[in-house]
Amino acid sequence: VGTPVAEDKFSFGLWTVGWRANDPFGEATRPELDAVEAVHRLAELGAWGVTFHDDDLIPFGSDEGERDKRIQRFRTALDETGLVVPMATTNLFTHPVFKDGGLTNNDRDIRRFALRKVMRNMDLAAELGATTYVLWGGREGSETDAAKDVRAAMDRYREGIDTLAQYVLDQGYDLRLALEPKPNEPRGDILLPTIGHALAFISTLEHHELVGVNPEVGHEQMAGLNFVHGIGQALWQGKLFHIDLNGQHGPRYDQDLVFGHGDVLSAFFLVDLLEHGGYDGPRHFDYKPPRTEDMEGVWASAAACMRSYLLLRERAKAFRADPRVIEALDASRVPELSKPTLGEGESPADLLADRTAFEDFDAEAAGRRGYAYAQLSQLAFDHLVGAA
Ligand code: 3MF
Ligand code: MG
Ligand code: MG
Ligand code: MG
Repeated sequence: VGTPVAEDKFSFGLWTVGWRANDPFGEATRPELDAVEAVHRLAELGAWGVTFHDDDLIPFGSDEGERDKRIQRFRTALDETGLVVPMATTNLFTHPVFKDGGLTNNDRDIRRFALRKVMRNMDLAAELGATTYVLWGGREGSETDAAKDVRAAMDRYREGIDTLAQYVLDQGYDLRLALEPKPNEPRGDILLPTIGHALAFISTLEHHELVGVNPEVGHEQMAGLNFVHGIGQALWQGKLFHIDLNGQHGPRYDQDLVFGHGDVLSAFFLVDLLEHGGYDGPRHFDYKPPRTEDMEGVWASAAACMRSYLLLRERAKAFRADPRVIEALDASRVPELSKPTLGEGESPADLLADRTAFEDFDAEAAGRRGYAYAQLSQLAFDHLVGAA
């Protein structure tokens, strides 16, 4: 595969390559990375976009002058490189004020402060041309069930998101909101822990049409869930507004590995689905360059995320085009699932009258039929490892 191009729509969070690798057990192993340098280096590697939390760009508590200066420098870097800002987000998790959450904090004044912090960065997001605004509620949760009335918290979560969606409409911004589910870490338990919880919550919102999801590979896998199925349902509901790509080895702490460097078979089917399932949004990497890496390793890991995607895309394309695969899909009756179960205009009464559906149906013979998934699955594996 070649080097990435703008059409690939690869984007990175400033907080990814900029992570200084401080973890709960160790201090930073890398120097601070200037946002301007990050923009230039990402552009050189072939990235198309850059995303940020308000505090990545403008340290919490900066005065207006400092804020303007930093935004101006960032804008200049964008102009010089042609990098776009497809998405922005708010940090409602680092400062101690948010230790019990932002939109669902038990303290009402903190909830009001959190809303204002989001609105302020929404203004900047719109100004920089972003069309997606991500909300990850990393501190919305608890360590003890005594601390949080979940029903009240959901009321406040809904009130918060409804207020922000109303703000977008009032301002006439071309922004859609995307909620990012995560089961735990940093809180013991986080509200809206999975794609499914988030989708159910969104259906209760006043402006549900403006709100979708930003699922992250590792977050669903931390919950032991099948990410490809989650993305399939989000796409089916028209709610896949954005995506966080990375790698994870099953249920354990949030690893944020290079994309493809976790469950590689799942990554293959994910890319296959994104490429052939009607998603045309950003391919956004939310990963962490391993703590062992110096700055050279940081850029190598960013390049690796994009290369993994391109390799998997190439393999998925070859998989779909392989006549043996098309034959195997037929043998497994995969296309038949797209055929409605009832005939056109068929009513339940018609189904009842169809003796072939029940009275004359040979369940024993149907139960003996194999699905040939073993052959199909191995063909996918062969393509994935380049042996097809
Ligand atoms: C944490 C995350 C977050 C979100 C970000 C919104 C710090 O596990 O994934 O990254 O992605 O806040 O985009
Ligand atoms: Mg994450
Ligand atoms: Mg993660
Ligand atoms: Mg994320």
